[in-house]
Amino acid sequence: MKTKKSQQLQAQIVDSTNEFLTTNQGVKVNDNHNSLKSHERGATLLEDFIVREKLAHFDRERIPERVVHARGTGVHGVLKLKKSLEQYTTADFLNNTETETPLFIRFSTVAGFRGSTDLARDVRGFAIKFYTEAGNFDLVGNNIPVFFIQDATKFPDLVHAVKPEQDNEMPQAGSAHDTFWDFISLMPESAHMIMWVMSDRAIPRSYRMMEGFGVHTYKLINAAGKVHFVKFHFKPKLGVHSVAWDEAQRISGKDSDFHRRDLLEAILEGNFPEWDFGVQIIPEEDEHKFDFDLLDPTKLVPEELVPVEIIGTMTLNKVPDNFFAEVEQVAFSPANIVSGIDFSDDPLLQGRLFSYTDTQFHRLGTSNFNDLPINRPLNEVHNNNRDGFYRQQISKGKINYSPNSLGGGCPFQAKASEGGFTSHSSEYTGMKVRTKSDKFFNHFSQAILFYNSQAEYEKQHIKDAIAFELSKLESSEICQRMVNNLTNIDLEMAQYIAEKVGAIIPQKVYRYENHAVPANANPADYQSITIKSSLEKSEALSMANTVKGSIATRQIGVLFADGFDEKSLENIVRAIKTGGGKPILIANKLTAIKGDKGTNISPDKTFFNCASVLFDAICTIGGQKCVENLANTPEAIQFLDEAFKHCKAIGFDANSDLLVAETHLSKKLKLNHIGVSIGGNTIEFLKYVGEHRFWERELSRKIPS
Ligand code: HDD
Repeated sequence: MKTKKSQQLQAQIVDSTNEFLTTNQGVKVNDNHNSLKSHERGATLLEDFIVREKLAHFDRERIPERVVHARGTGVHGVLKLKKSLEQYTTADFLNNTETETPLFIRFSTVAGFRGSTDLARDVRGFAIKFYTEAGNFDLVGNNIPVFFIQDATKFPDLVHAVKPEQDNEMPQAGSAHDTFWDFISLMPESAHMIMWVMSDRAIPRSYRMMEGFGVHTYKLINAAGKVHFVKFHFKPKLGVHSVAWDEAQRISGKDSDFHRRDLLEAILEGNFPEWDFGVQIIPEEDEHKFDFDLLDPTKLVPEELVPVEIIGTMTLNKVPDNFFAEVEQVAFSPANIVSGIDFSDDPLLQGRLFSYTDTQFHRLGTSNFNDLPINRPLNEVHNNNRDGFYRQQISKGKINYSPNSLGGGCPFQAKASEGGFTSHSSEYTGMKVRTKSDKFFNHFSQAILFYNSQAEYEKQHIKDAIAFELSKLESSEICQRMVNNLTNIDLEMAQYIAEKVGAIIPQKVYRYENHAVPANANPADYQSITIKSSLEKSEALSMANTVKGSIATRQIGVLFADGFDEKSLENIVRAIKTGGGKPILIANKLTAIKGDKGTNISPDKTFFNCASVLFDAICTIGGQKCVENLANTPEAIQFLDEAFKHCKAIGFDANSDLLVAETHLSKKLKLNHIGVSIGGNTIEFLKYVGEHRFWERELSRKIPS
């Protein structure tokens, strides 16, 4: 029962069918296996231009990896607009419901190197290049709606702190180390983001099950020149789901490509991932009506205050043909913007407008990186930019300057009415300063809002995640400082963590004014003001309220062994497929397994090449011999216990008491059956799978595995 590979994959295997091997000069190669030698046992000759070219090209295959977001993967897709934003913007791709805008999206982790694991606890990049008819618009966002810092000048410090430490390059793809928490403990503005990063949002089940956010406030400009502020949102149709932290760590060992494999497989199997595309729109005159500053990227606009209006669908439908040419060479920049949209004065966004283009010059080695196929806009580029490394365009004629009369003034400037980009003119008054507005010092109100909006099990996960991270610190001072900071969010949370990590348990909320500011910290950064959020809770912030009920694209491990009940296997596989799920047959070997009626079925996987953590749910097949065999297979028992530990749905076929009794989870079944179906009730089992996880059984029914 091998997974059916689509035609898309087949077409990718060879791209030069029936073509001769040539050098880069197009000369046909006669022998690609032997260097040219002076004689049979002689030295290789310098004359061998074929080998020289091959090796020299190979020597230059690697380019610098991205300084952040190095680990990632990308695919193609399309944005279909359902509702026009014409009253707010002149950007055609946002107001013409006839258009379908092609796009390329790259998902990534931030801290790890290019070869690191997908399941690190980290923010996920959610960067989209929209190839609009009016030029490229890049929305370089994340799966978290806020950021660690408020000003771009702190970005190199943040990144230095979180990347592996400079003396020993450890740890890889992890924030659980001294330099990160040292920085964070001295930057109270990071409090809100830290709550998100320590929540399960930072260990997604799949790229397909993450929200995407443009993070910054942007401006939309309409034909009358009126401004509306806007926040961009992407809501996954499959809901927002995560894995357990223990599971994430195990997946990193079992399949470090877990997320990229999941995305590519889904697309190749025709399960195109989809997101609702939405906007929060705020009239310019409402800019100051919130208890936070709209320009502060550490704040979100709660959906209770400004609802997200769904205006379209993003569908991902094609995998890249070549990873390097597309995923590695794609060059995003928040500065890539089209007419009808403009930047706000968010100081983080403003700094990004410089940084991205600058990094592409270095990373891709030329100012001509926009000539690369993946970066080219749909429309033709006409300007007087010339030359440079790896120029692809062959500019004809003599004219490379403006104004000119010899070229008839071409290329012409476009008026605003012809789609020419015009920055919205805003009035600036005041002194040049290096400071920020008062509301930027309101560091904790939304951290509190986020924490209070979580379900009990989500709060527990946050507490345990912070305790895990702080437990890895060598410096007890940093640990204590961080625990003290957390009292500003929730005293009980701080006390729980302190107890876990051996810090002094704080008895009251720690006030910043009494804090000794370390020598090189910015005293202003270190202040905070307390503005109570106008909301107690916001439903959209909790993953507990996400879409549930479907088993579509869920990977369900089906455990079976010799003597299995053929009818039962057929039924469960059919039911899973009917619901849109993916049954994966697992046995103790890859050789065909014999059923109770003599039919041979080949497993897809075996206990020794996969693990329970790679599946959304596990079920077992009956048949007296099969049950006995599984009960005698320690790996099968581990699969079941581990699935129970990670709060997954489990389904035992009829007459499987022998097998149930062998599991550790059977002891817990006396307490509660939640998420565990016994007796071959496929409907019940698949209903449990649709629930995704049963986190509520985590604390009371912990089992070793
Ligand atoms: Fe950034 C890459 C997202 C702040 C500087 N960033 C990068 C990528 C994403 C983000 C998704 C990967 C793009 C890709 O897949 O190629 N970055 C964000 C978000 C931010 C943010 C959502 C805050 C709201 N970034 C930020 C700041 C700076 C940078 C403040 C510098 C001033 N980011 C970079 C960079 C990268 C980058 C160094 C590395 C590779 C690249 O740009 O192309 O320039």
